[in-house]
Amino acid sequence: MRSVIIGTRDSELALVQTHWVQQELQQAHPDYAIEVLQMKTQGDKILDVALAKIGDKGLFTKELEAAMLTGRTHLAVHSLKDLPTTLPEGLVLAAITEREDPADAVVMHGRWDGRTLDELPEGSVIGTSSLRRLAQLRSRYPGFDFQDIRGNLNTRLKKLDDGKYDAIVLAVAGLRRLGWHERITQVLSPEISLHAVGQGALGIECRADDPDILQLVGVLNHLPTALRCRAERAMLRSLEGGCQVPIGVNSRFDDDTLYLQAVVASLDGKHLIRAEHTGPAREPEAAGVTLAGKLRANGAQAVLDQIFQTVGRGS
Ligand code: DPM
Repeated sequence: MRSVIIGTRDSELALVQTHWVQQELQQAHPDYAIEVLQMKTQGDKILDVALAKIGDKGLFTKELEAAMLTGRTHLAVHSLKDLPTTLPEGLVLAAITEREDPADAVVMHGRWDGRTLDELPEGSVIGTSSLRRLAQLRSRYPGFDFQDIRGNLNTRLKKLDDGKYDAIVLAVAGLRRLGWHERITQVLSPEISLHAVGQGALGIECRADDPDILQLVGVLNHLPTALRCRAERAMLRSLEGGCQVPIGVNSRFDDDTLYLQAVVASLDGKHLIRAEHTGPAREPEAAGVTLAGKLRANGAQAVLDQIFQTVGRGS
């Protein structure tokens, strides 16, 4: 029996995701012993600084990648949206799992029970540390007071319940995976918030020169999700936008065709550059690059240059 070791962050969400992958692999390959090795990444250690201000490449992935390259682990499980679009030499994105609902969600404080963002008063305090959510929501709700919120999901929900915020915005996928779906009070439509590239899917990374592992993790790949996410990632790579640049996307796969829409937003939410593209799904990267070109043609580069000056290039 050969043992296969999965490297993972030790956050609650990372562990839920990794244990799911472990189970799927164990079921598909009963002759292997699928094991898990937990570790901390830089992003897990720095909890008090707004993510956007750290802006380092691969904040949540570097340690996991080093473990694969030195042979301590065979593969790594990531939230795909935290995985930089360019991987270190020698590593590949070997599979993309079926996507959860990729949308963003509002969790409202109890005092506003039953209300949506549209029904909150001016000056309401909205917690988010995502520049993407911030920019899009600022554009639509200029009267709200947006404030940073860090920490894991439980910490954030507690800060909300403690009364520091009127509402917070998080990914539907993370809330569902941790069993907090009943706290969602509103799922944001693409008109209000386009989600992050890769949001809701898991990315399985392994060494490029490990054919056994590449073959083994193939069972996890979900083709429609993979096509959408490859197009989304190609768009982001083409714009050289990291995970801390306000770029949002929405995609659909239907009848061998990819339907894509995207936004590049200025930090103040005053400039939202939008574009759409429809193309054949057999060339997802080409569709993503074309979408990026349309965004640039609509003026995205000036907005991006301004952001790179403020927060750096990031990951
Ligand atoms: C990235 C962002 C956030 C995470 C930025 C963004 C949210 C940061 C924050 C790239 N990674 O979305 O614009 O709110 O402080 C993260 C979450 C998940 C994966 C949590 C969340 C779960 C959902 C998924 C953090 N990474 O977005 O609420 O698997 O897609």
